[in-house]
Amino acid sequence: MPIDLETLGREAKTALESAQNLKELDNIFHAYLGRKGKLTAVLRSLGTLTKEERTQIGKEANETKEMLAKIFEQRKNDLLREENRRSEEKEWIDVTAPGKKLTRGHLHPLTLIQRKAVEIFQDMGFAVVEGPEIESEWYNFDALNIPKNHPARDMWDTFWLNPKFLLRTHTSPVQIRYMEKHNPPFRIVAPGRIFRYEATDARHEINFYQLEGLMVGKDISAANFKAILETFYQRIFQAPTKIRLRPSYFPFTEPSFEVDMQCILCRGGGCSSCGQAGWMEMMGAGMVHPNVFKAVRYNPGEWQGFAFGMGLDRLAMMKFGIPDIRLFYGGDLRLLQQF
Ligand code: YSA
Repeated sequence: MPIDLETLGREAKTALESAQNLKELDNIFHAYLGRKGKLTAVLRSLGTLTKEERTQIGKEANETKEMLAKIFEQRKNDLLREENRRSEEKEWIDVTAPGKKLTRGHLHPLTLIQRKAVEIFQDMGFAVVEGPEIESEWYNFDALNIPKNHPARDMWDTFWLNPKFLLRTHTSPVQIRYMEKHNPPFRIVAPGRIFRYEATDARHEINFYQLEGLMVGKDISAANFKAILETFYQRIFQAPTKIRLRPSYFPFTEPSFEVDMQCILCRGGGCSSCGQAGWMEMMGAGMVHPNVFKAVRYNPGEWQGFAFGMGLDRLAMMKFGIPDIRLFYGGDLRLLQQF
């Protein structure tokens, strides 16, 4: 059968020029010039022709091949340009559009209040120390003048880990640990997490934070404590606050007192946050008991000091107007994102 290369070439040219996309173009190219393509078949069949036919048809076939390859390249470039233009249109970016706000983490209100409290005491010359959350019975009780079977142990409902170790029920053991290793005079604060096996309500948690304070020197008195307390509250609240000192009892202080603040949430009228009292108990405090000094080999005739343990959660409640301590531990982002 005579080979009509002219028709084949024209047909392939029209097909290549009218391809609508790169895939279609590729398919057409292969239909003519691929391994099983129509023009490739012609080129492969040259061996079966006479010498004259081979020369003439071979020349024509090669010219057709070159022409189609050129058209293919040309169409490919046109289609590529067209596709780029379309995707640029689709991926158009409005550089004037307002940016998306990145959500950032927030410091927990308890972290904020602890940092602020520590900063204020540091400004007053207090060093910051720490103690372990798992404590021995000795540091948590005995060294603080609370021997075994002493009824005062009931003041701290305890999570015992075994007969000798427990989750510390207050930050006061840090006093002992510090005094064992340092000589007076000094002033320290010790913030930390503590644990109590007790029922929860709006102002009681089983896990909460305290800030212990201890100042020991030659002539430290309760007046020094009161002055430091006033400075502290003034700086935390930056507004007048009503504070009262109540006589109390702690085995490791004599005299002992507790510090109440007029409830900021009800302004003293009584609410569920303060148990209708109108006052919130903020800390226990007192002058260090001579037996505590003896336990750390200080001479009680020579040294005096005051100590306190303030509840940081309650301080945060009063500072930020949070009505229930349990909100601090609920992980509710609606609360946390306000800080
Ligand atoms: C007393 C004398 C010192 O020389 C030194 C420290 C102290 C304080 C003592 N270690 C103590 O823990 N006293 S306390 O049991 O009365 O607690 C102190 C403060 O922690 C309370 O005034 C209150 O603000 C807070 N607190 C107590 N139980 C709490 C609590 N906060 C939240 N949840 C609880 N369950």
